Amino acid sequence: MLEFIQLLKQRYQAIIAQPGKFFGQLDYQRRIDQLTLAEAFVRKGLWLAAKETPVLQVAVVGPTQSGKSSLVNALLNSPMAGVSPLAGYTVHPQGFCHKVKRADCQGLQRYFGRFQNVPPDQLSKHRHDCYAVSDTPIHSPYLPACIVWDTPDFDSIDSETYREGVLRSIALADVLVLVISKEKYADQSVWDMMAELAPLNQPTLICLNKLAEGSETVLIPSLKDKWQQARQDSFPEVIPLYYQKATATPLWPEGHKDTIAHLAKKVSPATHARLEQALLQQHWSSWLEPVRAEHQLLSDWHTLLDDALKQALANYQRDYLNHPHHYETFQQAMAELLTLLEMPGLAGFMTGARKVLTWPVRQMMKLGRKGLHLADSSHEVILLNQLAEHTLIQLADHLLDKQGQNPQNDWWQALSALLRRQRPSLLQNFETAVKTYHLDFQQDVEAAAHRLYHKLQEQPAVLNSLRATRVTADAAMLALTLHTGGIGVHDLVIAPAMLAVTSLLTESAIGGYMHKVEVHLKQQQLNAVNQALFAGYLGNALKALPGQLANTTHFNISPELLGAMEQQLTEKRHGLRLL
Ligand SMILES: Nc1nc2c(ncn2[C@@H]2O[C@H](COP(=O)(O)OP(=O)(O)O)[C@@H](O)[C@H]2O)c(=O)[nH]1
Ligand SMILES: [Mg+2]
Repeated sequence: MLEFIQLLKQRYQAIIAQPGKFFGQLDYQRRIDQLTLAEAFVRKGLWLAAKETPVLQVAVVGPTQSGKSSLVNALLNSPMAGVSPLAGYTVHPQGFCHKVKRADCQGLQRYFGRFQNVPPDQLSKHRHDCYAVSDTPIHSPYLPACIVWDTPDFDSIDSETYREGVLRSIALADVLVLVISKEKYADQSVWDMMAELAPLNQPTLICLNKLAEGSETVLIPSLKDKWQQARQDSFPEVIPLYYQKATATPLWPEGHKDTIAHLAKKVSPATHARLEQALLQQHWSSWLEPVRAEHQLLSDWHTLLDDALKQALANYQRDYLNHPHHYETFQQAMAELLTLLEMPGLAGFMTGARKVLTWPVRQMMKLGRKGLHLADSSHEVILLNQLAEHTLIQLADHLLDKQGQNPQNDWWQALSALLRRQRPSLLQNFETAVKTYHLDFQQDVEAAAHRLYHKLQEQPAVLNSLRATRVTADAAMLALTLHTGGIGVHDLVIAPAMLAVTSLLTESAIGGYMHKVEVHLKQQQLNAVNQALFAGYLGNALKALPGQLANTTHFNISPELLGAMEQQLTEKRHGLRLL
């Protein structure tokens, strides 16, 4: 699931990074933030599941200049965090160990993943994917043993770049301390953030900083109002902190010595898995909305494709299998039959030629020229290639139509370009596949000939009358010439001697059986052509085409992967992992 969230986020980021604005861009940005938070929350879950972390994590968060760093210092009762009158001074998550050792906090690096742990004095303004954790000798009366995290602003304009650090710190926190100044508490960004954090269900404390004494009586009810608009859970405790003119640093009120320790008691790691699942479920349909839209397009494409391939197969049936002048495969079986019969007068020659004539496919491949000769002269092969070309032209037309109907969506356009680019290689591969099919199918032709041969041997009368005719010897000669490349398949089919032999057998006692063999052969051929060429090669190659669309402009997450993830999401096991 973690990988899937990362993948989804990465695709959103790639798409939003494309030049040009698009409708829904803000939604995309919000989803990236949600995915970042969810990814971090899932990471926290993995860490909890590894049972390596008894260390309480307290994160101090809030908007620009609200006094987060100052408050971290107040809590630590010591000036550890950098404070500045300049906005955006803190740009990295910075942890301060209080009565714990950094070394006791195994797994923190695994939680932070690609974020690099660096010593505090090496945090660079130019690199945001870093964090620092410092050991401190401090014993503050206001904090239990914990790591307290100073975090970047979550609202300033350029916070885009270090937003991930903020969200990582937040998802890591067992206890959240929201710092807002009286200038900032009404900012929409604060309450948007609080709303997004609701599913994390963290014990939270609000510090109202830089207050003029007494002003909290007016501010707190309005604050409560804002909270209740953003959240369903009960309004947290608010600690008013008064503006310290002289020290420029808030003082932690003595009356709230144990407040953080009390909040820490509410932390319940066992509920994490359930919360995690609820968080994912809450956003799932919105996150996957564009992925599903692509799946709809994909399924439209498959429908187009299935129709086109069905049409191609129907044309093949009409123009080859059922075409009285073009169908030649059965005649080839007849030619095979004649070579099996060892006609008088030809017998000696035929016995010599036998080795060449019996053609298991591999052997025929070795013969090369003859195989090629058969394929090249085959009307079927030419027709199949024409049908493939025609199908691709038709599909290209359909894609243009789709593009016209959905000008706001570039999926069809991209697919159309992809098809245009791949057309030559698709056709070339199809041609190769046709040759392979054609050679392979000679086995079935051979089998049909053998079936007729055995039937004939049960019918000595027919066999004798066949052998008695001069025309049969001529036809056998022709069949032989076909094998050696002397004539093409079509010439064989229309040769009078062959036609005469065919009609002789059709009129004979095995006529009915011959018809059955022919019908069976056609059916096999239809299946083989569909399986190897239309639904098979062409269908598979074209169905895979959208998978090659650029990942920077399309999500390209397969329905199969999404299905597997959804199953994981709804599985009870996942939610009950730690319950
Ligand atoms: N005078 C006074 N200044 C404060 C107080 N709390 C914070 N500040 C100032 O507000 C500015 C921003 O504080 P800082 O902790 O860096 O805010 P952050 O950006 O949220 O981390 C600094 O110049 C602090 O000195 C206070 O109680 N009194
Ligand atoms: Mg700061």
